[in-house]
Amino acid sequence: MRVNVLLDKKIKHNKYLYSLNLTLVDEELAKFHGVKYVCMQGSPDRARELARKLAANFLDIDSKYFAPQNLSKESKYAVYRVGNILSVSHGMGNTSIITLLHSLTKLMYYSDNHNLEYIRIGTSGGLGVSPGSVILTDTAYMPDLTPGYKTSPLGKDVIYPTQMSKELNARILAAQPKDLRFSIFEGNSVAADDFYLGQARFDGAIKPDYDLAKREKYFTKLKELNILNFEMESTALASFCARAEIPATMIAVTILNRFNGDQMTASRQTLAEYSNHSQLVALNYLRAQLRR
Ligand code: R2B
Ligand code: URA
Repeated sequence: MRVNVLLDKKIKHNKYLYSLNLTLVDEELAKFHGVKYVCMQGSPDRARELARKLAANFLDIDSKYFAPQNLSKESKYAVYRVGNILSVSHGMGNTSIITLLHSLTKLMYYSDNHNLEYIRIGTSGGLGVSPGSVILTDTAYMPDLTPGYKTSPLGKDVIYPTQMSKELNARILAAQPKDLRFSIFEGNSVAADDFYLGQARFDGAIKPDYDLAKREKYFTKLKELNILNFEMESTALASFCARAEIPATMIAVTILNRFNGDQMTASRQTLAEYSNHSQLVALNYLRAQLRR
């Protein structure tokens, strides 16, 4: 991990992590020392659910008698720890995840965790793959189909590279059993600005400026670039982690095929099952790592 010079161990100023409501003091840092894997999901409920699964799978703790403790109370994000794994919520969209990434990475750094892996486990809208398939992101694209993440510090646009870790992806794929009940593909992702117009939908509140024919053209370009899903956080995650030299990737299940429509038609139960696919891929990987 390579972190900005401001993060000097001896200085340790800027002690309060507002977004996590945590202070960088020894008592707090001790709670996080020894973490290696950081799993991020959108909602606090999903983060807690994964913590339960991690405890049951790796520590043999019966979740009937165990409630994971949120280590970041009264904050915008939820943070659970199980062994050397953190299960964290990141909210929705690039602006939410990038704020978490700054705070969390400072926390990891001062807790002396320098050998980290960050994995977003999520949902997405699939492009030409059957719902329930899982996509491992290779490169994250902006909606204008530039592989990069644009930010505008001091009003000046800068674009940073958004390549996820190829080595981490290879390890994740190698850890999957042959008899997975769903497909898993490595491909590219578009991090959209929102769920509706940003993902070329027709079911938002505002009438789009595009029509079906223009959308078809856009979708064809996506296919040519091997873009397999739409979601909302991959460019911020990939660029932050590439700059900080933290291996990172995204494991996202597709919960519909956007070639067939905009609306989610799957039942709540099927959607919950789909979400478990991306968690299962992560659990298979973590199990293989912990066995080594
Ligand atoms: C996938 O699902 C969410 C939108 O429903 C968003 O966080 C994402 O990337
Ligand atoms: N998440 C998204 O961002 N888009 C979808 O279509 C589904 C989940």
